[in-house]
Amino acid sequence: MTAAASARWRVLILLGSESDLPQIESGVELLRALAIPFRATVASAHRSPERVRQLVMEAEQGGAQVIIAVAGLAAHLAGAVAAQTILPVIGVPAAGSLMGGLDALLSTVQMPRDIPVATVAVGPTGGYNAAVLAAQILALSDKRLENELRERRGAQAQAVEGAARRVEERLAQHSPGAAPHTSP
Ligand code: C2R
Repeated sequence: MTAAASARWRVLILLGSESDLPQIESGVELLRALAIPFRATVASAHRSPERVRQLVMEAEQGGAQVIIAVAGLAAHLAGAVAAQTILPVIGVPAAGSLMGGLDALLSTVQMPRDIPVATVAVGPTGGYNAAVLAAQILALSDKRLENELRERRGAQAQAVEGAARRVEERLAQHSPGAAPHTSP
């Protein structure tokens, strides 16, 4: 793909391996739901460093605004990407290896000064939050997206209110003497 063609997408997602796909699937769904154009592909700093370099260059030249890198084990991908660009880089440590992904978490988060990687939670929760964070970065200059994210926050708060009511009612039934807490 040429740099010009890459201008269609605003987020580049790099997976260190095809086996990392489950880590980012929910994040990809969110980007779709928010109508954020993205490109997702596989590239490894260890196994295909030249491909990583090429993709980062295309992202920069094509106007992408955020790069998400997903990797497990000795997860150097996000750091290697961050070394080549001043675009914000979000690192998703893949779950499932040493101590559930602690190896990937530390490899991703412990970047030296001046080359940050915004590291999210290990595994699919991190993959989802990477998409949320990317959307929030894009929303700084995109009113439609900003409004959409604010609406989602409102819906989440309402869902918590509903959950609080259900839990309070259920627990009040189990202990008839206790007066249910009433929300303000
Ligand atoms: P395979 O399943 O392909 O053997 O990969 C991948 O992200 C994956 O989680 C096993 C794990 O190796 C990781 N990997 C990295 C990098 N490239 C692949 N951490 C990298 O460049 O950092």
